[in-house]
Amino acid sequence: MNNLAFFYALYDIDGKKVPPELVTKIGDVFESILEEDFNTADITIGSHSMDHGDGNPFDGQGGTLAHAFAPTNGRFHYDADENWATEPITGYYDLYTIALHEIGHLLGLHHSSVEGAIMYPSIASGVRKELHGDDVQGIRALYNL
Ligand SMILES: [Ca+2]
Ligand SMILES: [Zn+2]
Ligand SMILES: [Zn+2]
Repeated sequence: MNNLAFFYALYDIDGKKVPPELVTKIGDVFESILEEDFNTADITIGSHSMDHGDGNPFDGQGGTLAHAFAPTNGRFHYDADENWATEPITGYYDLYTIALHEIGHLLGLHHSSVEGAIMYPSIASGVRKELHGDDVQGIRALYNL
């Protein structure tokens, strides 16, 4: 994972394309830390419901929001049965915040006990978080940055 690159897969939630600006925004967060090359596909993002063929079926509304596979698999899925929004809105989960969390897992980060950290294991609806010092420190330690 020395030359970590992101793939800007356009995912769709309930048949609606998520605005590319959101995907760009996610990429920008990590670019500033990892200086990755954007020309190669390493991470793919999708939205799936219940059993979707990867051995980790989703559970409908509630429970699991998303999952990601450890390096170097690079797959990250949203549970399509949750309420998603591109903004932090009460009753909806923020696509951006959950993406940062799941991409953290893709990079090899484990959960953090720091409540403000992206890698804290749970999140409420309507909440947006950014990378916390604790997350950045974790990434730097993993990649010797
Ligand atoms: Ca669920
Ligand atoms: Zn999946
Ligand atoms: Zn997690």
